Amino acid sequence: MQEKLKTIESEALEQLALAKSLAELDNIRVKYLGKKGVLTDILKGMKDVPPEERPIIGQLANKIKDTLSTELDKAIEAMKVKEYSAKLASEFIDITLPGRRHITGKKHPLTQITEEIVEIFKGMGFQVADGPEVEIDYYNFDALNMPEHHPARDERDSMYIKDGVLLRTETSAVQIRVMERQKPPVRVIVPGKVYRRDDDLRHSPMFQQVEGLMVDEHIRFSDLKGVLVSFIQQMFGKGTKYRFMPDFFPFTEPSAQVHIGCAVCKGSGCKTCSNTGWLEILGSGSVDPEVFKAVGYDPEKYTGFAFGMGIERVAMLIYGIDNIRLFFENDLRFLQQF
Ligand code: 2NL
Repeated sequence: MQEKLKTIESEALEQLALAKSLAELDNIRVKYLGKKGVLTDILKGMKDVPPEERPIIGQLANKIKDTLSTELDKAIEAMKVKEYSAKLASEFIDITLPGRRHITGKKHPLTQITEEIVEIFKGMGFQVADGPEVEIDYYNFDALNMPEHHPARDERDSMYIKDGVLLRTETSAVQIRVMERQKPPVRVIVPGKVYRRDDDLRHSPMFQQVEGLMVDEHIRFSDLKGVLVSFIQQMFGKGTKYRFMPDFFPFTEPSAQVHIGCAVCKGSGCKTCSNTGWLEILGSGSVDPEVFKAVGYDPEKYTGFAFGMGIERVAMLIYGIDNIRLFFENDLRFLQQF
């Protein structure tokens, strides 16, 4: 019996020394010390040992159990350290390697231009307003002094949702709503999307506008000129040439279109300016008294001016882009240039 115990001990220690993983060590623990383990079996079978041998065998079995238990604990500790070092070595990260470059997002060029324009007018005391893109024809046409048979009302030019309801063709409708809500003084700027049945290299069925409106007592055409010249200088640079040319809009009288000197050819004539040396960047004028009557302002007491410009058009002129679709295709090769 003693011989058998000694053999078990040396066998167990030998296996311990050969174990290559925590899992193998655990198998050894189960095999020798577990509930159905070899040593446990022997201790259970003590009743079959002659009484005089029992204390010796018992002592020996317990001693071997202690030794194995201690050796197993030591081996497990050592194995844990070994496995952890191996794990660390296999997961080594070389922090001196260069990082992966991430492409950072940017604002769309049209958003950038819109924000620039809006900031300039905010600096001159204008407030930003917005309103619905689906409008009734009263706000889009009637209140803006566009008579019932005005060509812009034609279904071939405007997008109707149903009779009398359409996608707004300019943001002026928002300014009408502002004037209905609020008495003068009014100083608002309205950026927003507008919709027209137009589709070619320079026109898109949806485009964006910024319109402005200023109303108070004693507002004169020279105030319009002062505000717009200041805008031109801030937007396009201090030395930018400009000129005001007569124009016609149903909602302003008198009306003027505003040109700046062509930035592409500096006035000598090129494709962008159709050889004129000038680029039209906005339309403007003194608010027609009929518009004031529609919103309940006394045209004898109040005067004002308004203007509007197409954002895509301004952006195309600034960046020298000849196809409006580039703004809406969202090709990263295009967008990343801004
Ligand atoms: C253009 C020209 C313009 C206005 C818009 C306006 C608004 C009200 C009253 C009077 Cl509520 N006028 N807006 C005036 C003149 C020109 O836009 O070329 N837009 C792209």
